[in-house]
Amino acid sequence: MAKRILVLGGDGFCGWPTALRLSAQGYQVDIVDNLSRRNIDNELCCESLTPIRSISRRLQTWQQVSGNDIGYYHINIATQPEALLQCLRDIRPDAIVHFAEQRAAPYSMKSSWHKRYTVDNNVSGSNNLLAAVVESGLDIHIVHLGTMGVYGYGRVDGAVIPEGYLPVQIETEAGWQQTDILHPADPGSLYHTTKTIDQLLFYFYNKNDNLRITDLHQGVVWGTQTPETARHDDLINRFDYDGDYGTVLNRFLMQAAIGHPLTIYGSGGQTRAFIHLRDTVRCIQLAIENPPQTGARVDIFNQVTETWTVAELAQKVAAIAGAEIRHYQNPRKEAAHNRLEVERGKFQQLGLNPTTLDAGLLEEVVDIARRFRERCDPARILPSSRWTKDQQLDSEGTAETAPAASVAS
Ligand code: NAD
Ligand code: USQ
Repeated sequence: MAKRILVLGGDGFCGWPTALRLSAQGYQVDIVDNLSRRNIDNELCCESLTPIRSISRRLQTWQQVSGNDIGYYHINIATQPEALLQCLRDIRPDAIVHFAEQRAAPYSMKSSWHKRYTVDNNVSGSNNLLAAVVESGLDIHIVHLGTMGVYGYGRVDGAVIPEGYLPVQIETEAGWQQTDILHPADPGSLYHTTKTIDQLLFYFYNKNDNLRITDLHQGVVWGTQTPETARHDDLINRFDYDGDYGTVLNRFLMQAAIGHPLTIYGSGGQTRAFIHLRDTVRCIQLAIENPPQTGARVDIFNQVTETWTVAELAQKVAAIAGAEIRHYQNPRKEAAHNRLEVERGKFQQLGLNPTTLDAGLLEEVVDIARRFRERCDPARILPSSRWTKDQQLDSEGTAETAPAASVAS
């Protein structure tokens, strides 16, 4: 069984609670993070709604409350491949969880610089990791956080999205042959495109070097705390609400808490897959504990628990917290409506018992959004990034297109 785990991107929204969970469960955990996400906060002039502490304070407090040490390495995995290799040789991890990528779709579309940064950071980081594992000669299981967005939304309406591989029949001289291919990629942003390139890198290193790899195609994560991050205020997790990094449900929760209209982009008919942060960390532990055998193909899981349209989410938040719902011009280039049927049996078979939106929303509204609403800068709420040059945004960053609809609490 894996004992020593290296968490790349362990200071981030998903990585920090994962590192704590694994440490609490008896694993020896080390974190690699170059703190680029904290620097991007400075660039965007926006902070996490929750007051996150420095990485050193976080680790010191975790040592005090749990008695467990977590090691920390300040390495940029995209630009310091030698330091990453040395870290693997020093630590000799059994498994590596790879979160260390630029993960916001709007940030990846902000400008030509942001496009280049996202592709360089994410693709080089993943390639450097794979090459370092080969070079180290160690038998390390890599668990990567991918995204549901690699499949695209609604190219074939009504088709169920499989867990990574699509069975196809190919006509040959000898007749029809059955095979599995990676599901065709249909990314909706430069960020999502980097995840589709990651998939091909994993495919190649698995085939060529027999690397053991699990790729988790995760939906939009909501929620903030896990039992471990809730153990002390110094351990509190990040909560992004701004137009670049805030994801839709967390944004709606915060908007309701400060009395801002809920910002539906376009029709609200976009269907997306969701998962609570508590289930994210459980899934990652399950993935570590169930590695693929040497020689097996890349193991792909759909890490999602529910699907909803954006309009349905807004209605749920408005019903709980009382909020006006407003439709804004969509700054993205995406289908106005799509259906989304996703296979998700593999984690269920491993025993995942999910936190549903209906059970967890109120806790988020009260414990996080209302508690920290004074820290919100309303000027950071509307989107400032757009997908194409011909999408005009007004001086506030967006333009209202549809009449407002209010829902009373
Ligand atoms: P995050 O930005 O909060 O965390 C990423 C961490 O990686 C940050 O702490 C950052 O400083 C670090 N990092 C980035 N580039 C690095 C580099 N070159 N070297 C070292 N460290 C680097 O993001 P998150 O929300 O925690 O997402 C983690 C992963 O999960 C991402 O790969 C993302 O694509 C995936 N994911 C996230 C969500 C979501 O809703 N948050 C959903 C699906 C998939
Ligand atoms: N949306 C709104 N209003 C908002 C914010 C978003 O209507 O205020 C809409 C978007 O237009 C989109 C949907 O909500 O249709 C989801 O947007 P999002 O920002 O919550 O999620 P997304 O950009 O897809 O990215 C997030 C994470 C990313 C992860 C992805 C999983 O930032 O790291 O990969 O979710 S998935 O969407 O399943 O690919």
